[in-house]
Amino acid sequence: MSQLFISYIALGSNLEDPIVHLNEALLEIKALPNTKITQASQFYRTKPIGPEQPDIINAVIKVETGLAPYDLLHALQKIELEHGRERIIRFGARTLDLDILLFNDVQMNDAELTIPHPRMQDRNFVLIPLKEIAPDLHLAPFGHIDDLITRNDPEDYVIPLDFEALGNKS
Ligand code: J1A
Repeated sequence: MSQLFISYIALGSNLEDPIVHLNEALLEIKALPNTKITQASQFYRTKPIGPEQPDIINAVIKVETGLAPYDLLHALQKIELEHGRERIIRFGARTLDLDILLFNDVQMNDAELTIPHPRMQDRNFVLIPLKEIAPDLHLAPFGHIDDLITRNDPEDYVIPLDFEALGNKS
C-alpha cells in the first residue's frame, strides 16, 4: 500500500462551453492513476477578475491521490493543455484552469509550485465552493474559511448554478 494524500483542486472555465469543460475535467481527473474524487462542490457562476470577459464557472474538488505534488501538477497541466488552454493575456479568458489549492499539510514555494495556493485566501470564487465541501477548514497561515470569506469583496458574486436553475437571477 502506497501512501494516499488529500488534495483540494480548483477548476475554472469561461470559454466555449464551460460546463462541458468542467465535466470532462472531472472525468479526466477521476481517471488519473491512484486518484479518486471524494467530494465535489457544485458549479458556481463567478465574476471574472481582469479584462472584460464572460463570467467564469468555478468548482472545487477533494481528491485522494497517490501522486506526489509535482506528479499531480503535471497531470493537471496535461489535462489543461488538452483543453486548449492558452495563456496569452494574464487573467484573460480561459478554457480550463486547474489549480492545486492544498495538498495534505504541505507548505512549499518554488518556481513551479506554491502550496497552499498563494491567492486562495483572497478569492471567494475559490473559498465559497471550498466551504461547501470543507465547512470547517482552517487554513494554517490565514485562519478559518468563514472569516476569510467575509473579509473578501461581496461585489465579487459567486452564485451556485442550482440556485439560478430555480429561477433566481441576479
Ligand atoms: C503556473 N503554479 O503556476 S498557471 C504553472 N503553484 O505553470 C505552475 N498551486 O507551475 C504554477 N497550482 O477562476 C504554482 N499551478 C501552483 N492558474 C499551484 C497550479 N476569476 C501552480 N471569478 C501558471 N474565477 C497555473 N481565475 C496557476 N480570475 C494559475 C492556472 C494554473 C489560474 C486566474 C474568477 C477564476 C483567475 C483569475 C478568476 C479566476 C489562476 N486563475
